[in-house]
Amino acid sequence: MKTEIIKLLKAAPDYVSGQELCETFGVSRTAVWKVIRQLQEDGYEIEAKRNRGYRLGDSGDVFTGAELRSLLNTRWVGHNLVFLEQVDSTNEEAKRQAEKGAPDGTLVAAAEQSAGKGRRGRTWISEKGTGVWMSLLLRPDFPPECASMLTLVAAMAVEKGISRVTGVDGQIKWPNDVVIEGKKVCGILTEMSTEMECIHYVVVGIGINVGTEEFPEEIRDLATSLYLSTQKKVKRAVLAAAVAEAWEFYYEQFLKSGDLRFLMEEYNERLVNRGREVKVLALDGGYMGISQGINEKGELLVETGGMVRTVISGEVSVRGIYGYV
Ligand code: BT5
Repeated sequence: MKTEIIKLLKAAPDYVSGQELCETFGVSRTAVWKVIRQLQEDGYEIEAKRNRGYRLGDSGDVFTGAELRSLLNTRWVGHNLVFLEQVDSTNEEAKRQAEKGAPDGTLVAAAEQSAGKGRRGRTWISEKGTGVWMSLLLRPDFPPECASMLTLVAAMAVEKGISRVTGVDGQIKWPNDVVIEGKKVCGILTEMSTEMECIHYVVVGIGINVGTEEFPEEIRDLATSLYLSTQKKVKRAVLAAAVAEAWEFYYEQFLKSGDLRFLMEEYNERLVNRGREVKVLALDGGYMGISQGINEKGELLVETGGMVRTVISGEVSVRGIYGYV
């Protein structure tokens, strides 16, 4: 009922009478009043006027399950939504949900993570109220070797979501960052559980810095937020919904094609690595080269010493970005 009341108040040009709400939901005035009170506690500005009813003012940056639900315009992604005020990591919660049988397309989002994770045991700083911390739980039929491509699909969806909401185009730093003006605004962490040669489930975790005004010393030079880079106050729920919608759009195409052919051109246009000098950290010591973009499998092509090498995963730094000069 909370989501429905929000939707109704948002759609109404003026006051909505208490009576109308009671009749629509078949509940008492007290029940309606209780929901309104909860919404006000969540941060909505709702004006209550005697004999006229309720009117929604500008609600600022309310990030709750009900708000996200009221904005999600997807066919299946996020229809099972788990929203938490605080969690260790949305990826960990998505895995716990998966083990309990949560369906394909489950979306886990939180206002704060106490143990946000990056790749290889690194930490993802996710302070309360500053970003979109969310994870998608997927149960695809494709083989495990295809899962790494999902990180690229997610990066594309994030870039699309950001540009739709802010009007600012970001860039993608292969394989898992979205950057604005050379600084990291989003990181993606894809994890999976396999059984024999089959995927049991995949979790795609997305962290986007939205309203952060100042980062801790250790990442100040490499990180940015949408607020710092675009001077816009973005609503987290609006952004999360836009990213989920873009994800559904690209992921469905990926399921049909089984590779990234459909996305390659669009992706490469946004690739910050492209045509630039990169340093590939490989097990055999690493090498420098010029990045040419991705192929249909999502591998990065790097021209070095007269030949083209494919980088499957891992660490590639780009000259001029994040302090590599
Ligand atoms: C990533 O790892 O970039 C993946 C981050 C994924 C975060 C999401 S949030 C929702 C979901 N739940 C989780 O627990 N995780 C996912 P990596 O490429 O390893 O980059 C990590 C490095 O980025 C750190 O070592 C820092 O240098 C830097 N970093 C940490 N927090 C950051 C932040 N908020 N913004 C930008 N950079 C950050």
